[in-house]
Amino acid sequence: MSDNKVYRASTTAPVNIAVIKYWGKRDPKLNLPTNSSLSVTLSQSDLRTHTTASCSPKFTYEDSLLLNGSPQDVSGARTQACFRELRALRKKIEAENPSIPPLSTYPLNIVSENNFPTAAGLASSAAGFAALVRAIADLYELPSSPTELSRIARQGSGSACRSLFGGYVGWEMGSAVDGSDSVAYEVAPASHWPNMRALILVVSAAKKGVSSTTGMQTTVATSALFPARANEVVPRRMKEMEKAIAAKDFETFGKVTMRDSNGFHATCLDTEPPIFYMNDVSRAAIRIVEGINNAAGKTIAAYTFDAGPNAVIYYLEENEKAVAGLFKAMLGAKEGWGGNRGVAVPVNDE
Ligand code: 2P0
Repeated sequence: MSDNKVYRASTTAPVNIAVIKYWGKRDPKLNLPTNSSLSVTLSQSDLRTHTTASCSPKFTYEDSLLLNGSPQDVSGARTQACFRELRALRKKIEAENPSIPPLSTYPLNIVSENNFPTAAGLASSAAGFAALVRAIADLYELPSSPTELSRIARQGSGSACRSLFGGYVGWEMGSAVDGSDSVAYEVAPASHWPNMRALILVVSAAKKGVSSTTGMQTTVATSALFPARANEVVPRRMKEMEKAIAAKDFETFGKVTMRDSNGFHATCLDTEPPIFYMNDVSRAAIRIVEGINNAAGKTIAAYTFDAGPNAVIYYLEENEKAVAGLFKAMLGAKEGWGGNRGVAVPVNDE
């Protein structure tokens, strides 16, 4: 009797926003970074990817991926690396248990949906690859820990390795040439510092001009500021940040977050040709945060910017009015899709 079943598993993975940025690869094929990084995972009720992975011997097509209803190319090296690694782990189990169905030989069908507008211009590859890897791992019933899955998700997109954990998450750059020690780890669970909030200001929904992959390669190759950032500045900040999180010291958390964002964008500007991710609205958001902190007499808000103009402002719940309230009033921002830890506020759709 032939097996005509469809095997299926679903999962979700959250978006993460780095406070110590990943920027630079020492191995572009394995996505091995030139420095460790640290991020905060946002609430899944606000920003997450939902993914269903299925496989069946009756699927006649090749491996396929549908993202928000649109077919995606799965032939790229990154997606292929994830499929290959997960299939290899499943094959091992099948070899040890000849009675279980050979799922590793069946075509995979992946269906992914983001619960935030793709047009919002927010990095979605982190949640996307984290969800894809975990959905297939669940489908294959792999006994993998988040750390092991992070090693695979990293090969899909570097920052994706950090979305396998909630709360405060580090990505250890590692030193092994095969990438075996370049994995994510939990710095602290969300419950350790639960009043942390992130206000997301969507400055532009446009697709970024220079992709992260291309941008960071050019920075590594040309920026004179880059070696000091990777070798001295970031290692020091990783320690400061981990200490600040352990002590729930928002002043240090905020100051280091802002310095690291500015330092990362300085290396972008120092790249040949220069890369500009922030725009005038981004810089206005920085000024507003400076104003909020000056008025408070201490750091109660911290901005950070990734490879695009959108701002993420970290603050503590008790300062909701002084930070998020002021932003909404000043920028006339409307609440996008609400929630507690991740709040999306469209500001200005250029
Ligand atoms: C980060 N970014 O740490 C940094 C800050 C953007 C700026 O990780 O080439 O999409 O897929 O490994 O993960 C964006 O880079 O790059 C990123 P790939 P990825 O969040």
